[in-house]
Amino acid sequence: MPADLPRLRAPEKRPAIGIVHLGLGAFFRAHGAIYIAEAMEKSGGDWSICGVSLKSPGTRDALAPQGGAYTAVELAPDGTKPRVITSVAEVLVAPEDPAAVLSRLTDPAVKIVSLTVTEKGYCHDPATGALNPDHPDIRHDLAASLPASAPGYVVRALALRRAAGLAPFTVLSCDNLPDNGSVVRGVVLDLARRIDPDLADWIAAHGRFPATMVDRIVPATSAEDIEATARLTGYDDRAPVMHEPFRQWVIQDDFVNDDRPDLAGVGAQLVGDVTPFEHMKLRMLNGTHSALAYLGYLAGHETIADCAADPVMAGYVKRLWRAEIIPALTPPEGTDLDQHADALFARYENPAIRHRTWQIAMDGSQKLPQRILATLAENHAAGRDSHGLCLAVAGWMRYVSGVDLDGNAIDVRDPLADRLRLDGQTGAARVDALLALREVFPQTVAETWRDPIVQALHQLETKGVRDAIRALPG
Ligand code: CS2
Repeated sequence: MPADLPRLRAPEKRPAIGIVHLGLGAFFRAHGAIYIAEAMEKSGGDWSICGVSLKSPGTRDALAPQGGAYTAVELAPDGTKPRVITSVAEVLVAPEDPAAVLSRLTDPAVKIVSLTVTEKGYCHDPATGALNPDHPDIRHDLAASLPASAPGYVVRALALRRAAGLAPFTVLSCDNLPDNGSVVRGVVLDLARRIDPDLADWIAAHGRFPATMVDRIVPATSAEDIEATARLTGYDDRAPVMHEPFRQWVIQDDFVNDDRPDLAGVGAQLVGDVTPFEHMKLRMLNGTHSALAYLGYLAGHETIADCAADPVMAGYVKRLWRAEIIPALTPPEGTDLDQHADALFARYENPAIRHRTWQIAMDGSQKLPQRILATLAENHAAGRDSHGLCLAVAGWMRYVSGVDLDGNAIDVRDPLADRLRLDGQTGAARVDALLALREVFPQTVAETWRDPIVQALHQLETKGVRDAIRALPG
C-alpha cells in the first residue's frame, strides 16, 4: 500500500440511524447496504445503518477510521467500477460491548433489524428449521441477559422494547435459507417462549418477519483486492467489497407500521410471496454453486470461473439445471427458467470474479438441505433422475473427509466438521454414517437416495471427478 494515500472518509453529515444490521460481512455491504444507500439518495429517510459484527473486530477496525465508508467495486468482464458507499454510519462489535448493541436495538428510531449471519447463525437444525436448544450460544442466552447469538440479541432487545412501551422492529433475514422469515420467526419465538411466554405472545402478535430472496455474487476481499482498489481510486480503503454487476432483492412486503426505506424505488421487488423466487435462487444458483464447490475443488479448480471454463464441469452444471433442478421448480411469474440458467452460467463465467470453491464449500452441513436435498426429495416423489445431484452429495461426502482424491489434506470449515471427518473412512460405510445425520438428511432422502449416492462416491473415488461426470446417464 503506498504510504502517502489519504484514508477514505465518510461525510460529516448523514441521515440518522434507522436500521441495525447483524453480521456485517462483505455480502451485506455489497448488497443490502447499497440498496439502502440508493433508497436514501432517491427518497430520503433516516435509514442509516448501525452494523454489528457478532464475532470479530476486523471489519470494525478497518471501517471505524473511515467513518463506516467503504468502496464497493463492481467487477464486470469488461471493466471495474468503484463507488463509495456511506450508508453504514456506525459499527459495533457485539462481544466487546453487548450492552451497547442492546441499547442501539432499543432506540425508538430503529425500525428494522436485518441479518446476514450465515446459515449457522440461526442456531437451528438445518433439516427442520427449528431452534436447537442445545446450541452452546442458545444455552448461554437462556441463562444470561447479555446475549451471544443473533436470535438472543433479537429476543432480549424485543423484551426491552416491550418493557419500554415501544413497537417491535421488523426482523429482516437476508440469509440463503428457505423461508428465512419463518425460520427466524420460529427461532425467535421459541427462544422467547423459553424466557418469558408473555413476551413470545407479544412478538407473535406484533412482530414482523418478512421473507427475502437475496442475490449477488460477492467473493471474499483479498489483500490483492485492497491493493488494487487503492491503485484504482487513489485513496486508502482497508475494507472494500468486490461484487458482480448483477443484483436482486425480493422482499415480502410485511413491515411493522409499513416503515421501510424506499427499496422498491431502487429496484428491489416487494411482493406478497417470495417462495418461488427463493426456491429458484437456492436451488438453481446456490445448489449448483455447492455442487461446483465440492466437485470443482476435488477436480483441482480454484474458482467458479475456472469450473465454468472446464467443458466437463460446464456440461455437468447445465445438465443439473436442465434434467434435475428446473423440472422441480415453479417459475416466479414472468421468469423463464431456461433463460435464467443461461444468465446464471454467464455470471459464473465472469473471469473478473475470483469466487473460490473453497469459500463456497464452507458450512456444507448447513447448506445442503435447502440447496440440494430439497430437490432430491421432490425428484424422488416425481420419479425423476437425480444422478447429478447425488454426485454432488458424494462430492461433499468426500470433501468433508478432509482428504482430497490425491490424498492431500483439505481445510474443512463446518460447524459439524469433527463429526463429518469419520477418520477419513471412505465408500459405503462413509455414506451410511453421514446419511444417518438427521440434522442434515431427512430420513426419506437418506433412504431413497442411498444407493445412487454410494454408487456416485464409488465412481468419484475410483475414477476421479471428470470420469464420474462423464459416466452420468443422459
Ligand atoms: C454462495 C453464495 O458462498 C456461498 O455459499 O453460494 O454466497 C452465493 O454467492 C450468493 O448466494 C449469490 O447470491
